[in-house]
Amino acid sequence: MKLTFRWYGQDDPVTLEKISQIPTMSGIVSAVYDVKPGGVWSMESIEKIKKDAAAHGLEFEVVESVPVPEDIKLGTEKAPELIANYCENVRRLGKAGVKCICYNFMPVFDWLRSELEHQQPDGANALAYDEETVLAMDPLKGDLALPGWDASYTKEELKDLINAYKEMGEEQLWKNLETFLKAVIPVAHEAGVNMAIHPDDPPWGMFGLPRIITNAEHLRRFLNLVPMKENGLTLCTGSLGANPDNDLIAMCTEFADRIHFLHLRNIKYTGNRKFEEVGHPTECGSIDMFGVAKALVDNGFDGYVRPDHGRMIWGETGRYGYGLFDRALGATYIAGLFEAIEKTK
Ligand code: DNO
Repeated sequence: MKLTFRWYGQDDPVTLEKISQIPTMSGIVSAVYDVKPGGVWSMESIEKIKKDAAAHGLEFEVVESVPVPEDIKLGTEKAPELIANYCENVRRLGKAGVKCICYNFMPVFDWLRSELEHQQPDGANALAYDEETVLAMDPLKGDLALPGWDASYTKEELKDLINAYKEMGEEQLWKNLETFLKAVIPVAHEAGVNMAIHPDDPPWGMFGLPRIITNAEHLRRFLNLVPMKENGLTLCTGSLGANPDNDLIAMCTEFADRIHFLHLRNIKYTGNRKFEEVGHPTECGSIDMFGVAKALVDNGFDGYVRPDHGRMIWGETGRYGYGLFDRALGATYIAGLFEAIEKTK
């Protein structure tokens, strides 16, 4: 496995130098942040990330994310042109040495939380989710104040978007995903890039919006849409694990050869559809991190791994979920976990 760390570009207070000082760190996970979803990334911007990383001894082999524009997910008349642009990005990233692209197919919202600074007994704060709080907000009334979604929509745009998805429904979303994959995966194959879809977070629909990358049955359906290695998964323990019915170890065992990227983080269930993020080790939360890593290694996984969201500890402030300290602790925990599992295999 290769240990990686997310880097949000030159404005990220977690600098490349700091990342490079985390023991056993092989590379960064990043993206071109100044092009709108649907646009083509310049070769120059891509090469710049690679060069900056290399100056600190870090590789740039994983992109998170090349975002999929809503028009592709909705299958509007703009979709074919936007899919062609997407393919061009895959080609360019492959040319620059990128080996894995993470993306998601969630309508309107990316990851959702109800709280960004949930206080924990030890003085840390972390992201938390409580379905009751989320559902008490009405996005169509414009009283939505949630992290993980694009605040640049006007109220009217958001309303139209949500209504369009509601009308469209889940089966059509699957069809639009299939159209996207049938165009992109052969290009990824040519370019030497693995595509790795990120599961929906949390893994269920809300506000009447469909969400489909949610459980083992759906992951199986997804992988069969285009049965090629390049059509693969990002296994995110915190996202899929938010539903206690999801058996992560069974998923890792079944899908190991199609998992290209692993997001490791732990969460603690605090009620029905209610959880908070905790430190990475197994004993901090509800997820068996050892079991997940072992199932993957035992079944031949040799992909990229990154610590996912961290808590804010030691007085750190910054980008929610993406501070340095707790993620760095997570990274060394992951390194130890994998070393032990690999050496005793
Ligand atoms: C949250 C991340 C997600 C992820 C995207 C992938 O912290 O895991 O935002 O990057 O869903 O497209």
